[in-house]
Amino acid sequence: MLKDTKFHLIALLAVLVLLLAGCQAAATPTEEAATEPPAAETEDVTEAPMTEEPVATEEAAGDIVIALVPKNLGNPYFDTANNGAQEAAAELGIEVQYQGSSTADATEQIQLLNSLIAQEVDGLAISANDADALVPTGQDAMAQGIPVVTWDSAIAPEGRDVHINQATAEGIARVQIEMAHRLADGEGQIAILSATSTAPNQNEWIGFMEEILQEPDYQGLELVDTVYGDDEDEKSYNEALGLMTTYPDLEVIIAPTTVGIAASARAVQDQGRIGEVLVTGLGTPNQMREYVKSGAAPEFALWNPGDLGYLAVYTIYHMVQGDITGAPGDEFDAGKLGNYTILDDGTILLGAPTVFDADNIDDFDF
Ligand code: RAM
Repeated sequence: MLKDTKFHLIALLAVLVLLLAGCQAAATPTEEAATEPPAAETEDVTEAPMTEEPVATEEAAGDIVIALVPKNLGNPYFDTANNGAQEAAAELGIEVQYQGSSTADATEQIQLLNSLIAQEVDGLAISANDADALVPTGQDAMAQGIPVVTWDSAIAPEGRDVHINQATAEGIARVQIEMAHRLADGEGQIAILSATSTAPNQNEWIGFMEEILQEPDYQGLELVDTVYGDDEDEKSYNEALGLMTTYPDLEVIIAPTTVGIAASARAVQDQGRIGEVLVTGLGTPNQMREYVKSGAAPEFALWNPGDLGYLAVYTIYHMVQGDITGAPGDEFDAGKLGNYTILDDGTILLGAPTVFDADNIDDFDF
């Protein structure tokens, strides 16, 4: 009898040890998945039923996989947004996969998004290459219960749940016209060197810039052309050279793109035209420091792209968790950035842009 009990106890202990080992083995791949590339992710779904109740709550956050999709890869602006997104992911204990196409092209982006939807990611955070072309893809995702949050560059409202604006579009346009006005001393020819011709964010800002230029204060400025560098360094550089050749009296190039502004400033510098043609627009301090100091681009503006990525992840996390639906009035906590509310037009506002010049550029590192 005693022998039997002992035997049972030993057997029970052995089973417990095996079970514990099994649990650990089951937990490891899930934890590792957080740092793994996307391909392995589809398998997570099959693991869920095996682990059942005891770990369900722990895994709830750990199992969340959000895709952060920039317009394209290889742009420090988006890399900085991803750094902020990864910081938020670490705080929330979720996985953020940073995936993009090599060019800022809507068709390539749609293909990528379709594959992410097929992999059943839990949420999509997108900087869109085209406001309308991406609507059906966004609708597919939402129909499958995948929240769609755009940030930086929006899909039209019917193709997304929420859009996160880096600042108001009018504010972003106005600060660039104000800078151009200062640099041109109130008078002269200006041109815009943008990203792609379909970029929803740049097109909205350009629309506002054109309106603002009609105001009495800006009658001295003449917008002579708008060209597109496609957020590619070389194309932007060549477009800047083209502007300087076509318009010998050009005073200011406004580039509302971090790729375009750096390429334009380099073109002005290479042509030895510092002081004659001045560059402004939207840039990152690390890419523009040299040109602020050389005088090719004395002032420019931007928000913190890291904060934008961080806020996008917090927003989508609360949607995935069911804390908010993305409806106007919804409030949520965004970690170090504090509380945010979804506005009446279904957008969230990060904050106001910062103007960078020789006095403050060395205070920033992104
Ligand atoms: C480029 C991209 C991005 C834009 C910034 C200002 O990096 O076009 O979408 O927001 O510039």
